[in-house]
Parts: sequence; C-alpha cells; structure tokens
Amino acid sequence: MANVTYVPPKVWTFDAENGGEFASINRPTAGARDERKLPRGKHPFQLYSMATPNGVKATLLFEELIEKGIVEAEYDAYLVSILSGDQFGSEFVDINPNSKIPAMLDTTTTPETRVFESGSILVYLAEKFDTFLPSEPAKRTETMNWLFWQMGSTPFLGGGFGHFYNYAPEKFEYPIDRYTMEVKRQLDVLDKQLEKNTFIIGEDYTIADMAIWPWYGALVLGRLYDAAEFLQVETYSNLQRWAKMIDARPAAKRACLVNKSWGEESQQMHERHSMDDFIGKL
Ligand SMILES: N[C@@H](CCC(=O)N[C@@H](CS)C(=O)NCC(=O)O)C(=O)O
Repeated sequence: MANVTYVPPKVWTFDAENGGEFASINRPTAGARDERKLPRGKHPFQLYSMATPNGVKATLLFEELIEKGIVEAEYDAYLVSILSGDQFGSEFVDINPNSKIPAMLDTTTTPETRVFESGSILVYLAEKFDTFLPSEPAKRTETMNWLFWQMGSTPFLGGGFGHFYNYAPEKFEYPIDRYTMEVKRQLDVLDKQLEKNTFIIGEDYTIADMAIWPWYGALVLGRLYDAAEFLQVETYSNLQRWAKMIDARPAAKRACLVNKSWGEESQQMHERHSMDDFIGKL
C-alpha cells in the first residue's frame, strides 16, 4: 500500500498547475477564453478536430462514407490544436461548449446543426446517410450497446491509465495499478466479444467498430502510450486480428492522417478538403 502524504484541504483552490503534461491548458472553469473565428470550406460538413483517437472516430466514419461513394458526406477538416488552446476560442466554444475535439457543423440544415461528442457525431452521420448503423432493432441496439460501452469505458483508458502511465509528472503505483487492472479487463471484454464475431456486433461493420478501433485498436497495435509490453497486448489475439483487419482498410489509413499535427512533416495534414490531400502521403 502506497504511503499517503496528502491531506485534502477543506476547500480545493486552483493555485498552481499540477505539473502534468496538459497542465498549462487546464482550468476549473468552462467557456471561451478569447475571440477566435473558425475557418470555413465549401463542403456540407465542417469538422474541427485533431488526429487523437477521439478525432479519428469522426474521420474514420467520414472516410468510410466517402469510400462508399457518398459524395454528400464530403467534408472540410480543420486542425484545432488542443495544446495551443484552440478549443477555448469563441467560435469553437459556440459549437462545443465542452471545449473538446471533435466538433462538427452540418451546413446543409437551416439553421446549421452543431454536433459535439464523438459518439453523437457517429450516430448523426450514420443516421443521416443510413449506413453503418443497422436499422433492424436487435442489431441497432447491439451497435448502440457497444458505442455507449466505448464512450463510458474509454475515460478509464485515456484519463485514467494513459494519464498516470504516460503523462503524470511522477509514476504513482496506486493509480497505475488501479487503471491497468481496469484496462486489461476492458481488453479482455473486447477479446471475448471478438472471439465469436468478425466485427464488434457480428458480421456488420458499424459505428461501434469505428468508435472502439481508434482507442483499443491503437493500443493493441502498440501505437498508444508506449504500453504494448506493459499490457502484454499480443495476448489478446482476437482483438489483434480485428485491429489489423480495420487497420488495412483504406479509409482507416486516411482517417489517421487527417488533422495530424505531429510526426514527420510529410505525415502531417493540418487541413483536409479532398482526396487529393492524401496524394503522396499513404
Ligand atoms: N467524450 C468526448 C471526449 C473528447 C476529448 O476528450 N477530446 C480531447 C482530445 S482526445 C480534447 O479535446 N481535449 C482538450 C481539453 O481537454 O482541453 C468525445 O468523445 O468527443
């Protein structure tokens, strides 16, 4: 059992940054911090995002829709750099009062429809184009079950495990143990589900796969938190099979590039407006 040295005061106050990786952007208040306009393109959908796993959920669905030939799903994607505080600019906050990427505008409706929360974006687009969300009640419910599973479970992976294993200023045994236990349990849940199913809900590729893959696929493919060995990700063989299968899809390759602002310059894409943007990058 770890030594307990911190005694919480009667009332918490925001005195200083806590030293963690994203400490300089965190504040205990919501709302816009400055006036900032958002760029606009010519396509029906305007996406404001970054190529983090939550961002990739939205770009994966967009790219799959376009891969299917649904030209009405064309979109302009603009980088919102969360490390520079772009998520606190006034026009972004008008679209997402929660100041997190991804956020989107559907400009084809009157008035325009704002959509925030990646799960809401997936459902909105899947319903609008009547694809990747089965209409048959049992399959639709199962898709929703796993979509909501992802939305509810992943904060323990990202905000819990990822934060304490990767970003916290020190390695604290108690939270790393607690969240590693939970993440391994979640990986086992998925591995067991994929033992009998090609995709998450069965034979249909759905928005449940598109929500889960950017996080748990990236994790077991060794692309998240440098934690592959620590979590023994190769032991989840069904999950590995599924992660590699989606990784091989052209839409998935494109989705991971959109709004990418790190890595080699040739592998970055701050804005995406058409298929031509991918030429020479894949
Ligand atoms: N539940 C939200 C989570 C979105 C989220 O946490 N986005 C992160 C990047 S992956 C973000 O924008 N962080 C900026 C901040 O916390 O200030 C969703 O699924 O859309």
